[in-house]
Amino acid sequence: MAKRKIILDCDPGHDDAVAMLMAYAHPSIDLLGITIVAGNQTLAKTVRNGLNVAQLLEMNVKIYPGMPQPLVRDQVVAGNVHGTTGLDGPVFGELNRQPATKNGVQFIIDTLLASDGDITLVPTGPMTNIASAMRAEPLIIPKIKEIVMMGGAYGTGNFTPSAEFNIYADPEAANVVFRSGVPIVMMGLDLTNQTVCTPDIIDRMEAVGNKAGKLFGDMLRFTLKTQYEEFGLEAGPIHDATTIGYLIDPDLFETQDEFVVVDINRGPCYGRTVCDENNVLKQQPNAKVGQKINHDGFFDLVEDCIRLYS
Ligand SMILES: [Ca+2]
Repeated sequence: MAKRKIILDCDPGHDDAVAMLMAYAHPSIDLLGITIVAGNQTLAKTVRNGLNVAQLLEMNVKIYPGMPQPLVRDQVVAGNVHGTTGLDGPVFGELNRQPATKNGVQFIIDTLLASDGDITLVPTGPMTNIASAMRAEPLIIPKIKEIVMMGGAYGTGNFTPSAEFNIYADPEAANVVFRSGVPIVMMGLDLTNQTVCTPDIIDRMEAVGNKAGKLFGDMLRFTLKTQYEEFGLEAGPIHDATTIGYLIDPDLFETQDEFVVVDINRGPCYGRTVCDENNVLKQQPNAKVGQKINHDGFFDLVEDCIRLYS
């Protein structure tokens, strides 16, 4: 089977780091590059986190810094969940890697324009880089095979009662992407909250006994604590990793075709993904919205990816 070519666009981030780990290792994925956006933390911090993870796991992939600010709104970060570094928990050695000199938005544009329309974009942070690329060079839009993203919810949000963090952190960017006409797979909180990583799962990944298993444990033991304190969850979900899980084995997921719009009004629903679950608007669906995930199958896949490291 041909490898699925992807660009991972992320804001590492604990669950972003798991997505990086899986995307780099799995033989069915061809990771062309990692673009970074401000989100969980400021761009300087998310770039540093991405470099630290790539260095620790000896990934042969470039890290491209993208947009440092949302398109329109004031910046918000998620220090409550990811800590002051944006990736609290693991202790990394001295950082020797440098980010690529090309901007992440330019990398997305250049790579898509040179492609045969076979590249999937995988945003696991605010979609500022993707929207900026679409606005700067609209010719890329028909070149995008699919966008498989983590963000939004058809139910309750996690940053406001209405909105999930990635969308709330840049609703105008999400609006550009959802209106682009590119096929979207939306892994929202309704699905991703089913991936709670309980202590027994953390023990199991650490027991693999390699650096990827240790990194997984060091990260997820931190989110275990913050997710309980912030949201009362029994453990931390690995939201972002569901995107890579879907690309590797879509049979683990149940989705529903829906018409989705992003609320960009500055009211209590700012940043909400309004999903027409019952098709009352009779619009053409623009997204496959994640509903259910096979929890055990998904964590087997995570373990498979961890085992691919030395
Ligand atoms: Ca993220």
